[in-house]
Amino acid sequence: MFNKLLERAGVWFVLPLIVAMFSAEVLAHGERAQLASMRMRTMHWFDFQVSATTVKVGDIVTMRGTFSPSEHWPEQLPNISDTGFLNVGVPGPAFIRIDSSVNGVPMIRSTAFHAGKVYEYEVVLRARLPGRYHLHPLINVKDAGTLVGKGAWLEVVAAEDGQPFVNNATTMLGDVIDLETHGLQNIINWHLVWIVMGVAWLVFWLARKQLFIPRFILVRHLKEDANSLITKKDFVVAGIFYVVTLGIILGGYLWAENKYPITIPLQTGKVVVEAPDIPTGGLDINVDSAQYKLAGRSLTIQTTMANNSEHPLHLAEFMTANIRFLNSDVALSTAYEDEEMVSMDGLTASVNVIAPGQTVEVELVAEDALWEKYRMTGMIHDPDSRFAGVLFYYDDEGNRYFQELGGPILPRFFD
Ligand SMILES: [Cu+2]
Repeated sequence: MFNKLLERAGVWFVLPLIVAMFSAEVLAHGERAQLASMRMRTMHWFDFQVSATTVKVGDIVTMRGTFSPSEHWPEQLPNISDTGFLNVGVPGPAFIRIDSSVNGVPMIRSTAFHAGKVYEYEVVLRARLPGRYHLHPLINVKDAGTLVGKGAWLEVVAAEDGQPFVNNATTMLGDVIDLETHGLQNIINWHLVWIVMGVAWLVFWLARKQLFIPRFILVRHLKEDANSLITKKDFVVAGIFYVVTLGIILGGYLWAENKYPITIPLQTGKVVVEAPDIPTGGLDINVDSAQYKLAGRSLTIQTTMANNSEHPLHLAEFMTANIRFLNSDVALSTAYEDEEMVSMDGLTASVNVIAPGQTVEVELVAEDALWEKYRMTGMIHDPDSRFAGVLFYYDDEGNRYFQELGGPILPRFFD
């Protein structure tokens, strides 16, 4: 007996400890939690910018950037070419979203995004609660879940004169309402109504002193006469509760219809977003093989590249799972101040510049401890070992081009 108790108590001591151990990691940076393969092969996010990193309550913040769905989207994952919704990832209701668009199309509703296309998004937010937040763009994919873009830190400080956050809106009928408190009293009233009903129902049965166990015992005792357990009083009281409940629901409905005669339902249709193709700039890339070296924390990609353009092309950057590997020999891709997940000289190419008309074998090596830090090593546990990422390159005039590289990947454990 005592042993059992001790065992149980042990569980309650150990369990919170385990939870605390893991949650520390989770709280630190949620985006690492997603499968490495999912981060590499679903959505390529890049050029993420926020218009300000320190704002006051009530100020506007605009976040913009680009994404392109992967051609190597995992087979088992519902595809974004069905339904996706552009969203913002931030802990709690710290901002309100004023406007959002993709390629200029308002993103109030969902849409479909297609592989190999380029989507430029913009989300306008207004700071609501003071604090320090890690702000991410996200896409909710129907049946697949949320895909997270790279985040940026944002500091929201209280307004100078301590003014409260104001969020007024004008309805279609011309009424100005305060969205911070609109309908709040209604919600409180309805909660009170149903709490009173629920408590009354419980009090009735508590007064009867016949809850689950006593009734269960009585039913066993009475056998065939179990029906006699229900008295006429029970029947009448239950009937009254039933009628009053339906009456309140019907009354509430009629009252709302009367008070708000003109309403429109929430809109759920899809919009169409036109999008340009990825600008490949006339570079044909064939991925011959790829390996991931665990000890070296590096991804090596063997490719054959053919430059069919009229300009030399400079291989500047490889990006996968929101991690950027820049080629410091070319130094054309840049990182913004305090940008996370960037390796300034993480990319080495056996050939840095591909001349016009040239076909050449190029070995790309993306190497950095970031593979480990962002838990990309987990890809070796994948039953479908494939990688995908975006290679960025520039011509002599500074025009940027890019395309997706992807294919099977072989892990290497030694050397
Ligand atoms: Cu974050």
